[in-house]
Order: sequence, then structure tokens, then C-alpha cells
Amino acid sequence: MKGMSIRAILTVPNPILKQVSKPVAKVTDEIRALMDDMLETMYDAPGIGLAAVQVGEPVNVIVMDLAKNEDEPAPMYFVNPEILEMNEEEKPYEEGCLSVPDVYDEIDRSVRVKLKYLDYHGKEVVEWAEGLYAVCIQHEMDHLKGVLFIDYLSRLKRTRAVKKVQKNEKLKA
Ligand code: K2U
Ligand code: ZN
Repeated sequence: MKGMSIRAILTVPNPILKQVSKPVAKVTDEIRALMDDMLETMYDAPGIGLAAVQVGEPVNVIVMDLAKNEDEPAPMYFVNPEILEMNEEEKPYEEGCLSVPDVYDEIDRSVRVKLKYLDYHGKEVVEWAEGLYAVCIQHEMDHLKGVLFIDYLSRLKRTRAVKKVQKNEKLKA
């Protein structure tokens, strides 16, 4: 894609990550350029999901690609995503986050969610997500509410996670 760039991924305790992102008025070329940059940034990380706030843009935009490394890329674009229904059954999954590097812990998520969102061209889509798709979209939509997966952990675990990320960021700088 023309003119794509890799952006810096914000890490805890950056306060921007706690902001509530705003809806997008219209899926413009500018929003598409942001999604292209987000995908390039996500592939470089590497990761399978990324919310716009993680690159410092608090708008309701998410990108994902759940394809296995050996498969063709399968980029997914979500503008103004909403969860219409959540299956009440929950299952634990070992989550990580590009904004909380090298921290992993089990988080319970709904096994199926009914989604409504605008796609790359602004067309409305309504579909059910399950499996890793359900886990990842719930993790990303939390980012749009300023919520990180470590916010579900005990205060002690959360404090240790933030201290670990800050120490490692200092070593990198
Ligand atoms: O920070 C992010 O939002 C990217 C997350 C997305 C994610 C979190 C939990 C569970 C699934 C996806 C990850 O850091 S992407 C890295 C990754 C790769 C494979 C499986 C799980 C996480
Ligand atoms: Zn994350």
C-alpha cells in the first residue's frame, strides 16, 4: 500500500491508553491510511490485533489479521465497532498486549459475540465472532474504552506488570 508507515506503539503507563476513543464520522481516505499504517505496525510488532489508540489516535478503529504465519494475510478492518449480543458462556484465554509487552495472563471472555461495524469502504457489516476472533475483538474493543487486559487482574499483578514494562522500556531506550 502506498505511503504506509510503521508507527510507535504506546506502552503502559501512557495515559493516552486510558482515553475513551471517539466514533469516526465517515470512513475517509484519511481513515483508510490510518488503518493501512496500523496494519503495517501490527505485522511488524508482530501482533494479530491493534486498536488506533495504541498508536496514539483515540478513534474507534481496529485492525486484525488472524491468519497463521504460513497462510496468506487476511487483514480485517473495523470502524465504529459495536457488540450487539454477547453469548453468556465465557472461557479463559492466555492474553498478551502490544501495549503491555512480555506480560501474559488468563482472561475470561464471551465465547461468541454479535458484531456490527463499518468495513474498509464504510459498508455496514453484522456478523458473529467466535474462537480467537471473539477473544481478539473483545480485547481490542476494550482498548476503545481505555481498558487494558491487566485492568482485570489483581492490583498486585497489575502493579508488577506496569513496573516490568517500565523497566524494560528504560533498558530499550
Ligand atoms: O495489543 C493488542 O491489542 C494486540 C493483542 C491482540 C490479542 C490479545 C489477546 C488475545 C488475542 C489477541 C496481541 O498482543 S497480538 C499478539 C498475540 C498473538 C497471538 C495470540 C495472542 C496474542
Ligand atoms: Zn492490547
